Amino acid sequence: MGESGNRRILITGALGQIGMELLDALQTKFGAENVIASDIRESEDVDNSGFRYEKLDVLDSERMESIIRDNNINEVYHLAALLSATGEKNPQLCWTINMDGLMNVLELARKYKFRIFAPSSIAVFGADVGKIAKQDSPLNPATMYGITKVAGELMADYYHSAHGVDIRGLRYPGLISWKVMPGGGTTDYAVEIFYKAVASENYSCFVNRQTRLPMMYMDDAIKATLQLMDAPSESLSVRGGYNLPSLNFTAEELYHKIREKIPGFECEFVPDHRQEYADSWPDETDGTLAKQEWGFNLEYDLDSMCDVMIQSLSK
Ligand code: NAD
Ligand code: AKB
Repeated sequence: MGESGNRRILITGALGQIGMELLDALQTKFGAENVIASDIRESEDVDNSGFRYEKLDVLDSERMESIIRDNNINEVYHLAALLSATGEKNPQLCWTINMDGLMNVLELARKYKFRIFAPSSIAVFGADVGKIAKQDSPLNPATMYGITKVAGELMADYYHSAHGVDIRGLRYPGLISWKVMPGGGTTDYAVEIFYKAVASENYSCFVNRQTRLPMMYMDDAIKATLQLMDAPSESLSVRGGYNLPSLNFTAEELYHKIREKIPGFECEFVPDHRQEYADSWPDETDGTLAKQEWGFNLEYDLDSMCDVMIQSLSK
């Protein structure tokens, strides 16, 4: 058994970039027998020997309810969503999955009194914010994905204040990781570039060389998630989404850093429609409140993140 005997956890969207890493971390911390992974996809393409898996579409509220009720779930990590680039291809579907899925989790939390982690994103910000996004900067997103994240933050505040639901969220920056490919976001270039570099292939980057966005290595994001969920409820002044401190580098700076470690790697910059979404987001985020209220600090910088990405992908 893990360190907290009474946690009974369900993860939605568990086969995604964050889900597969959070699943490992939660199993280690609380015991595999206390964690159920779910996703709309079949789990055949992953090694699921260590955890229980349920196929679950988050729009199917009845099935979600039976999994939660029958397994005495008292904590849901709600990761199922469409991200920015996929969301802009089908904005209506993005709204439906991101909002109706969240609403289903919130309504069940009202009934069964479980805690929720529901991530937000730097996509809540729009071009009016400028270079550094503060916790209370205006939220005027330019993408449907960002709109769903702002609405999700408001729903979190509402269900917390009106119904006492213990929901917590983080405004994750672009997450860089090597276990699972990212699932259709604008920040995906910062992961794809490593795959190409390690495979000794050239990379065609879909944002321009000056594009600077808030980023973070996955281990820091998982650490932030666990730390936030461990924080005493009364210490939290934010429910929808805490800003996090983030790395920030341009696409060209990332390329040069990788080239220091893999000489000869070539990258060209050929911006596509995703440039517009990237341009609407800030360069960096101010995570002071997350430090003050629950003690979060980054461990990885650009250099150590590049080292671990290259070493891990080279295996
Ligand atoms: P992902 O695309 O890698 O994974 C999402 C998962 O949700 C996929 O496995 C997909 O199959 C599943 N899914 C889609 N529709 C579903 C449905 N109807 N029912 C059940 N499952 C469904 O995304 P991710 O990067 O792991 O993101 C998880 C959460 O974190 C999302 O809310 C996302 O907005 C947020 N986030 C991610 C990042 C990042 O850089 N990865 C940054 C900011 C916020
Ligand atoms: C995306 O690019 O859509 C995500 C995010 C920052 O929310 N990685």
